[in-house]
Amino acid sequence: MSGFSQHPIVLAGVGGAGSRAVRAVNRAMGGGVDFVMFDTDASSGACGEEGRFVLLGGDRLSGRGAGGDIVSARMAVEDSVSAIEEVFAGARMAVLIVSLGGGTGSGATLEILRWLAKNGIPSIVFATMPFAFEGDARQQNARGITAMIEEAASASFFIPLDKLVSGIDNMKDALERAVGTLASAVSLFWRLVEKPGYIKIDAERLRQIVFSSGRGRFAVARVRGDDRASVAADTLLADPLLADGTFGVRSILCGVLAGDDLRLSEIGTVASRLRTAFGEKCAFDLGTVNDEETFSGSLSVVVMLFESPSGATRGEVSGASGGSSRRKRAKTHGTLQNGRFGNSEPTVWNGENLDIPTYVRKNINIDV
Ligand SMILES: Nc1nc2c(ncn2[C@@H]2O[C@H](COP(=O)(O)OP(=O)(O)OP(=O)(O)O)[C@@H](O)[C@H]2O)c(=O)[nH]1
Ligand SMILES: [Mg+2]
Repeated sequence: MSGFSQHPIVLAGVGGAGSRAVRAVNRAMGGGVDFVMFDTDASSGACGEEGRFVLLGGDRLSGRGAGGDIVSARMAVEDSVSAIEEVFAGARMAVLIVSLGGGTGSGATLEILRWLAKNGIPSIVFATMPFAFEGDARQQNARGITAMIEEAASASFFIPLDKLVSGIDNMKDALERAVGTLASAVSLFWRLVEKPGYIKIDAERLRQIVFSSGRGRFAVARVRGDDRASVAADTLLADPLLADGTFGVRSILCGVLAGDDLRLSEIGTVASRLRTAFGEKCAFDLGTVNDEETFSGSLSVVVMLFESPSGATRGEVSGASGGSSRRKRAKTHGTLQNGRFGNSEPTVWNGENLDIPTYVRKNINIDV
């Protein structure tokens, strides 16, 4: 069991928006979830709700936040390694939620993911990408870090905020929708593991599935009514979050969550529609939840699509280096190769970590 939680999976938010999102997951679950918030900004910990707060970079940043500086956020994690060790002690897996674009969400997430990989703990990261209107600096900050986050994580989701809120113009409504959609996806996923039904995906199974799954996309649908399985499949297949043709789907993880009225034929409908749409050759894993209290009369489906076949590296899960096969895969994709420096002291000069590529430190846009 982990250092602060009885749950084998540690759920963590990183940065200001990441901390807000993980609290929203807890609310979506009706409370009672053990979660942790990592931030360099002390105000994230002053919310008085459940959850544990870890202030990163205490002496270096004095709780003021990283002010958009990825380098100081990365160093803040190095300052706080003992707290990270304590949080993840005994954890079998970690789920991180973060909004890229600022300093802490981008920089601290990368270092936490590298620490997890080095310690053989598989990780899934849900990361939002900034709104287009936030400007070039934040966009470049986020785009510059995605390849490194993808390399360090076992499975990663990069979700453009513009796609999460398409059609909403009001700022407050848009942010609420964005947090709500992310929280509802993560909470469905959490229930799948927490309360596995007749077809089980428990924490150990999930650990096997996501290990080295690579970049993914996800969508959720919640439907009521007679034809709810078909409608859920239609809704998912029309979701802009799934309709991104940037990579080929190699594996599918699907959760079907309902009350006691869940029918076998409904599971069959959802499974066959997804498999037909994304190719019968995909590795396919499905789990169910039967929870009458939460889902009475409704059918929820969460689907995750991955670019790597989920079974391809399963034998490596028990090994000590969770990130190694990711690095091998990243090499074939032509992405950055900094994982081999993961165990070295950073090369710091004039307050800048020279191990971080210049284009990231200087916010220069390279299309990765
Ligand atoms: N979904 C959602 N996203 C937000 C919200 N506020 C900010 N963001 C997004 O999150 C990105 C990162 O902002 P923050 O989380 O405040 O930044 P941070 O990670 O704390 O970084 P520093 O404050 O620079 O240390 C922004 O660029 C926005 O795209 C919010 O309330 N909801
Ligand atoms: Mg902040």
